[in-house]
Amino acid sequence: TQAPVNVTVTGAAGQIGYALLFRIASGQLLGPDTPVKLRLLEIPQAVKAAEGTAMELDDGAFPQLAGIDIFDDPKQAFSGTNIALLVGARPRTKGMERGDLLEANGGIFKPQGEAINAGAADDIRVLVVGNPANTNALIAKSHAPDVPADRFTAMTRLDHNRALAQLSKKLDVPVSEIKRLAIWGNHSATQYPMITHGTVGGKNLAEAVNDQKWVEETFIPTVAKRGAAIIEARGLSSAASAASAAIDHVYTWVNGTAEGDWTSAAVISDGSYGVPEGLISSFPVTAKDGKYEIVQGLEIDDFSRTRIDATVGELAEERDAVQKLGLI
Ligand code: NAX
Repeated sequence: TQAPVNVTVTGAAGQIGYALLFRIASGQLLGPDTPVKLRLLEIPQAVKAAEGTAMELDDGAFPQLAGIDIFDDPKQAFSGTNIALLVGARPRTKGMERGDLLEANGGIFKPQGEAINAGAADDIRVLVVGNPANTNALIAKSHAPDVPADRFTAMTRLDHNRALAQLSKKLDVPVSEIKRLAIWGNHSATQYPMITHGTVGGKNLAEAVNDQKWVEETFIPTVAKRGAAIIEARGLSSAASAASAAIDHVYTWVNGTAEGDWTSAAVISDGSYGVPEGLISSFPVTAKDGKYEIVQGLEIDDFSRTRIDATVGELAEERDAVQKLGLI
């Protein structure tokens, strides 16, 4: 029998944690035959709530759930971990400036990066979900110099899935027919969902849509502002869809993309497409042999260039801000 894979989840008592942990325990993160050991990290005040979730996980009687441990210390939580899902973060509260937000998150992601560097397993893979996700991933990566930089990623798969859903409705086709979409840049309102190289049922997606006005005035803003629309409707931010996207991100990372298709993930830039090297930016990516790789050689039209430059510019500003604060 296979040794269990250690999966650390931070923010385990939060709303994404609540949706995510049951999906992991049921075998959807790595596949139905892989046993999983959960390591939950919370702040001391939320440990009790995490214990409640752990009781419910026990009560799910999941065959592949090999154990649950709860910690309030990152060093312990990341010890021996193979997959780390960094969900817990400091949200922006009313009147908070961006600098304060970045600084508060630096206080979370710096020690977590250090703990990953010190004690995680050699095959550690990190997905940052907690916002500002790209820059939080950059902070964590900067404090884990012994871990290969490509093991730090941030989540734009929810944006990717949101884009799929909008296109599926617009064209009245199943999501499974739509391939080669790409989210570029930051997981923020500046992100650029690109359909130029997409396909639907084997034909070019942009040609099938054939409505640039809809793309610019409806599709892009709907995808980029979907989080706000969910809050408006639900009174709470997206949780189950975010958890589902996190499952998709890791499952694809480990098991690969289908031949001829790609997906979106924020990964460390190697300078491709003029995105400054070292930024954690979303790209079209394929996954093979447990590695995400940036899709190369795509032609970027003028409209896409302007959008990509804007969202990447925002990432560069965030990087400069955390550099100034001494967080990277
Ligand atoms: P909640 O506020 O429900 O839960 C966050 C949890 O994190 C809390 O239980 C809190 O105690 C815990 N936490 C705080 N600091 C911690 C630390 N240092 N170590 C461990 N745990 C800590 O938020 P939730 O709705 O679950 O969202 C979590 C994060 O995901 C937020 O930052 C949110 O902005 C972000 N999102 C990111 C998305 C993405 O696509 N990348 C989409 C969904 C979501 O908005």
